[in-house]
Amino acid sequence: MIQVYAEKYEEELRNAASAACEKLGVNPDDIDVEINLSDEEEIQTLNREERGIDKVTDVLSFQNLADVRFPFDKEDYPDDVNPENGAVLLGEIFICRKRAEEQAEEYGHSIEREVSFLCCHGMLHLFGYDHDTEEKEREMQELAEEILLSVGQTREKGFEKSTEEKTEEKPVAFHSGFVAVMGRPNAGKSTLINAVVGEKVSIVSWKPQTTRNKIKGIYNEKDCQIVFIDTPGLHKPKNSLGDYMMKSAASATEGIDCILYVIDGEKGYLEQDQANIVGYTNAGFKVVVAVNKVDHITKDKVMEILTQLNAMQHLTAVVPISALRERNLQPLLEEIKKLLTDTIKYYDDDSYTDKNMRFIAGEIIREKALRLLDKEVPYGIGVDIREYAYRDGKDIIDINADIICEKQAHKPIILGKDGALIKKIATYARQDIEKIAGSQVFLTVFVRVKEDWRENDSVMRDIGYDKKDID
Ligand SMILES: Nc1nc2c(ncn2[C@@H]2O[C@H](COP(=O)(O)OP(=O)(O)OP(=O)(O)O)[C@@H](O)[C@H]2O)c(=O)[nH]1
Ligand SMILES: [Mg+2]
Repeated sequence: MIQVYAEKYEEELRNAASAACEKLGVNPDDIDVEINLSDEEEIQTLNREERGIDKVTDVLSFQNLADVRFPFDKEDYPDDVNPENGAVLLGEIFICRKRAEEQAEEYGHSIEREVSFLCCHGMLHLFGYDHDTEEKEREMQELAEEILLSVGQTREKGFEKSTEEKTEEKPVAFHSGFVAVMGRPNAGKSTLINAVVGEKVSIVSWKPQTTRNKIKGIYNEKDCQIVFIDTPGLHKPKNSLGDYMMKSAASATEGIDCILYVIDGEKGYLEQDQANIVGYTNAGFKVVVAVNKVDHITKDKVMEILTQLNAMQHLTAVVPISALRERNLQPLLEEIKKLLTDTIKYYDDDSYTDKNMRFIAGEIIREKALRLLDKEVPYGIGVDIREYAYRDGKDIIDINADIICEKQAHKPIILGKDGALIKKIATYARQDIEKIAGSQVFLTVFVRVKEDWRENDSVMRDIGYDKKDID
């Protein structure tokens, strides 16, 4: 049963939800779904409490079924059936009315189309569709368009401008795309993404191999959206974790528009950089090279690297930059914009990463540990967020985390004298997490030893290095 709670657009919401069911071959009577038209406050509270993002957004969907199979058959979900009506509990959708109105205005179509679109998008999520890759996003977008067409919500409907106005209107082409940011460890990839996005997407430290997962950083302009994918620095793996990191980096190139290869200008243009770049161009990728850290090297050194790169064939562009000082980033973006091939807005304007606050909190704790710990200890640590929860009815987040190390001898080093070092890690981490989450944070950090966890797939999976995500 489709239940709609809305003071306006009830018919459009119901029609869009029914049409989505029809398109997927699902009898609307076989499912239980609630669709709510909410105000900004309600959406923001839900977004904060359920996803850890303290911002208004256009649509939220809360999926009940972890794995939806088609053709849809009620019998497949015996544990999710509502005994009162025999329907399968599908989930809930919340649409922000104000945001829908603003977006309708921005895209130049009717509000009815916008709420129908958001409802459709939410329904597809509840049925297990996602947009975490370019291909899936396209499939989802096309399905939504077909569903909207079936209920008569075309893009043109709702245009109320005069013919005169229409002829004066200059359509601004929207461009978007995915860019994998690759390079050797410590080149400044994460610093660059943070600088471009204007938010802390990825942690940074002067120790190589800081980044361990693929992390998306989203850059928005009025007429363009670029999804940068941060990757672990390219190196020869020495353990299972290293292996995970390299597979993760390789998988970032799926469905991208170009590779942004970052060179550490201080180290120079190394043989390994050349081999990596040749590998990408030979595989048919468009490659833009950023020569980073030019703030820290002489002009002659910059010229030497640029000359070496000029001799390379098939490079699309080479741009000297300083990610740290945010120098020459606009020309770099202009080069990338020329290569974008899509017209879809993949993420809403408020999103700047694909990772949730729980993940970010773990990374921030790891960053502080990396920065405060010396020698070989930091490479063998991982962070397990055991609890991340809002305190009942309060704007306070309780976080319990374990720093995992792989040798008994490392534990006292991480704790420090009288626990001083772990206290420092926790204090610095708490301050950063509070700034990002916009809430008060109570953070407790313990140290646990898990011998050789970097070779142990199940510990790795528990703390966010799941091979399933990269195979
Ligand atoms: N002087 C200078 N330092 C920079 C610049 N960009 C990055 N760094 C420093 O280089 C170090 C490594 O930066 P990261 O952004 O963590 O490098 P990364 O390429 O992401 O490294 P991995 O995640 O280990 O692969 C940090 O200490 C940064 O502050 C720059 O433009 N100039
Ligand atoms: Mg990094």
